[in-house]
Amino acid sequence: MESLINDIHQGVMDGQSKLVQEKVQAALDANIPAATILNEGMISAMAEVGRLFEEGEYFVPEMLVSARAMQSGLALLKPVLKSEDVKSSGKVVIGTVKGDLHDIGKNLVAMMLEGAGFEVIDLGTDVYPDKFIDAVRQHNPQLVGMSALLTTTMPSMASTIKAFVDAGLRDQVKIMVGGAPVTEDFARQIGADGFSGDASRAVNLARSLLAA
Ligand code: B1M
Repeated sequence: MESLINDIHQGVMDGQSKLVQEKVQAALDANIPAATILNEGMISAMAEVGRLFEEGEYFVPEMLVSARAMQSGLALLKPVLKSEDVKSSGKVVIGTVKGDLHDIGKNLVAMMLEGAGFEVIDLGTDVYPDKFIDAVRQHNPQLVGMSALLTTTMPSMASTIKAFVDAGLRDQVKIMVGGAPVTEDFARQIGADGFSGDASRAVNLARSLLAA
């Protein structure tokens, strides 16, 4: 088991999509839990990629191929993380905020929410406030999720919440935020209803916000 996880970790770091897919499939066939493959094989590798980028050893192209390798592994995990016969838990509109192109974490949150029975409308990346507003008007969700990975795009979360207030829609939805630089304090400051530091806790948060 350890060697498969190590191969997946190294494959993500080296940006080898085909190898990652082969090894993720082999790990699933060997009954290694999807959460172990995800956390120990892939998420830890992306953290390492970030560290190497900070140290000037990796550049944007390396980050990009690693991200692609991770996405190719995630595609195989998706059906496993998503259980079949769960009844609808609610509707969520989710997106990465204006100016931000990072989508792996947001995709994971969307995937886990779907797995928990939420209907997810994924608006993608670089989502402007008016696109969130339009989506809420169109789909009428109970929950909106925003992701940001850059300190420079965190203010877009605040401006999106303000846009909800200005549009008279703030009381219609619960808003949760997340992403590596986002904190509980920041979430409170900008008037979000909740913050989660990872995808599985995002599911618990979504459930508790809707139950409240
Ligand atoms: Co960029 N990048 N990047 N990047 N990138 C970071 C974020 C950075 C920390 C790297 C570093 O310096 N160590 C740094 C930001 C520094 C800062 O803001 N202080 C950075 C930078 C600087 C940049 C560029 C500016 C680089 C440049 O061009 N010079 C540029 C910006 C582009 C833009 O967005 N406008 C850029 C570009 C890119 C790529 C396109 C090459 C690629 C993204 C590809 C993609 O997403 N499709 C990329 C990558 C891969 C990274 C790192 C290495 C990995 C991010 C990732 O996918 N992590 C990242 C370093 C790092 O984070 N250590 C880095 C794995 C993912 C599972 O974790 O997204 O944190 P994460 O999601 C977690 C939680 O945060 C949480 O749950 C997830 C799962 O547990 N979560 C939520 C996330 N969203 C949530 C929402 C919720 C709840 C929980 O509720 C709604």
